[in-house]
Amino acid sequence: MQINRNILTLDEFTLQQLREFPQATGELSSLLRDIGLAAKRINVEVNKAGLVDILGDYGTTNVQGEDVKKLDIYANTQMMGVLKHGISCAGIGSEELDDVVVFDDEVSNNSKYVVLFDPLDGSGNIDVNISIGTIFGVYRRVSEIGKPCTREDFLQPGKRQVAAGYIVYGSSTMLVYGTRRGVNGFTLDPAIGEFCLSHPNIKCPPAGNIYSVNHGHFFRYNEGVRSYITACQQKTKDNGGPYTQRYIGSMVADVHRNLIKGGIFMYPGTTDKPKGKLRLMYECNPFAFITEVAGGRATNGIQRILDIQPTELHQRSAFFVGSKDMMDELDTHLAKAQ
Ligand code: AHM
Repeated sequence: MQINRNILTLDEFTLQQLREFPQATGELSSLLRDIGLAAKRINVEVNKAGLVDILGDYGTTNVQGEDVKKLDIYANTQMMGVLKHGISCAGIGSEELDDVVVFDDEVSNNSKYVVLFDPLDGSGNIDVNISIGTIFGVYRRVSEIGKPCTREDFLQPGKRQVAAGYIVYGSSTMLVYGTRRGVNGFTLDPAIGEFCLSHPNIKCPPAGNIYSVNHGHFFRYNEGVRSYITACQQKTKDNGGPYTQRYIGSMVADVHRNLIKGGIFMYPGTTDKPKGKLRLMYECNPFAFITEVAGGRATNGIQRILDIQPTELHQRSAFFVGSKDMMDELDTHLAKAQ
């Protein structure tokens, strides 16, 4: 078999980036490679999800009498494991856990990053074979290196992320991550078990024609959001349309598609849940960071997501993210309705 040397694996790519910065310690590269490893392990289990009838339902005992772990718990364990055993992470926060986990060993205490993640977003879609994902944000800790990390390291605004990314377990499995230098996408090549650079330097098209929102909540959105959705429906070819509505209910898949093709994703607050459903730290901040680096925008309808100072780990936020021109038009509708 001939090896195509034009293809860069995730490991090769992160090392190549590192070579451009001789002063870099390689900790971030190493951390991203650790997450790539967890993603591969999670991917194997996600691909088996359709076999639950044969292998046993998650959270139950299978026909061989073995306990079958719930997939989101499995994903959480894998993410935690690679980060704990790696050399770059002082502690983690996870959507699955009530509180942060401080690793507190000599190597971890000397590591400069903490990671916040949602191990398996959209997990309600697993049993119907719809794409799901893992989302993560990486922060440089503010506490003293050499000591255990602290809560303050995690409660930082999203603009302090040094990297963020997601894995989408879909028709193919992709890992996309961004640093301030750009956003790059890697597709898992099952033949060699490696993520290979497939989408270099991703840019979010400034104009798009896809809007993604849960229409079922329409009458519980505020006037500005309803006005914008109505404008999306009324687009014609004379004013940048027509638009198409796409919402699969799995954020990683919805935002990934819009990032590549151009579009807007909205999870607004509703009359009964003014802050919506999504979690600022695990879902909104990483996507806001990636989208901004790719040229798009992200807000909670009032302010830039990345400027929000979090007060608690699991806080929720309304979320609007996507192509710049569409976000600008949304703002006009929100402002008019004030
Ligand atoms: P989860 O944390 O239970 O997985 O929920 C998060 C998911 C997102 O991926 C998706 O965008 C949203 O929930 C869909 O919610 P809804 O069904 O209310 O539109």
